[in-house]
Amino acid sequence: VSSPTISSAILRELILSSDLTFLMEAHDGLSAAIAERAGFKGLWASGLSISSVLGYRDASEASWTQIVDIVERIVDATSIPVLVDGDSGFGNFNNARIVARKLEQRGAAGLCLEDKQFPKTNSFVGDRHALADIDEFSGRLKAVKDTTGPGFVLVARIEAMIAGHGIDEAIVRADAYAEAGADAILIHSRKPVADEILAFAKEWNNKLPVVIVPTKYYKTPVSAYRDARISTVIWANHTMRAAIAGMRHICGRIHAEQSVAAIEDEVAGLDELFRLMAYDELAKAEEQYLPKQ
Ligand code: SPV
Ligand code: MG
Repeated sequence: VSSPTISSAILRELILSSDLTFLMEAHDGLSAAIAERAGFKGLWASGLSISSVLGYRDASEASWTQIVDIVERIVDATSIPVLVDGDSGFGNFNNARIVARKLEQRGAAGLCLEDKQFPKTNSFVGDRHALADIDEFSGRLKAVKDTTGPGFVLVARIEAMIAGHGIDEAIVRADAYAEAGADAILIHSRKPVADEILAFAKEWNNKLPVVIVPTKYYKTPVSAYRDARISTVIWANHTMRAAIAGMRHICGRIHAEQSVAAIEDEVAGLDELFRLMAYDELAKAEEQYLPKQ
């Protein structure tokens, strides 16, 4: 756990550096701790994943206070910066700046806002993706910039191609959001190939760093992103989806076998859990602070 100012500075450095950065999805303290131990230098607090583990759809069903509380657990469980998926900002400029300020207070390093209307729908669901008006969304970005500290990272996410528009619309929006004070542009695509992302990157020419989410175009090798001078790749939902596969498998086995004997070696040991959550620190603190028996 570092101070918000330090973690924002680290996230800014990761996004601005010429090396390709990878942010790993987290949706709670445990998934965050696992991602940090795997070696990731930064986290993406995914709206899809957080909604899913709460039993909500990624359609602005979870409240902004629920997201803020989960982000606090992610921040407390790790020492690496957290970029928060703030969806479309939970309303207009005013809702967006309230959420941003609260996230900053709870230790988030940055916020990503997407240029859709509230309520939003996950970019891979259906065809109803109502884009926000460019000026109105720019106001949301400006309000967040004016409300948060100078280091807090603001990523503007463009949903133009998700809504069926082409590169031109995406570039017009990127220019407006850069003008409004965004620190980076997240360009999203639902195509199974990276063509439109790479075309955008070429045309945009790094006026601000480019962040991408290769969930659908997962087959593209990351060398293509390095060649395109993309700044940051977000692996946006893979621990949540791994948990689904793991839980489905183990529940099925236990139900069928009416026993946990055969699956013991397939699940994480309690020792691993206790290590992840630093139970040894608690034991030491007990030695130090509890009365001697
Ligand atoms: C998320 O992880 O919630 C995202 C990325 O916003 S996506 O689901 O690809 O839209
Ligand atoms: Mg999201």
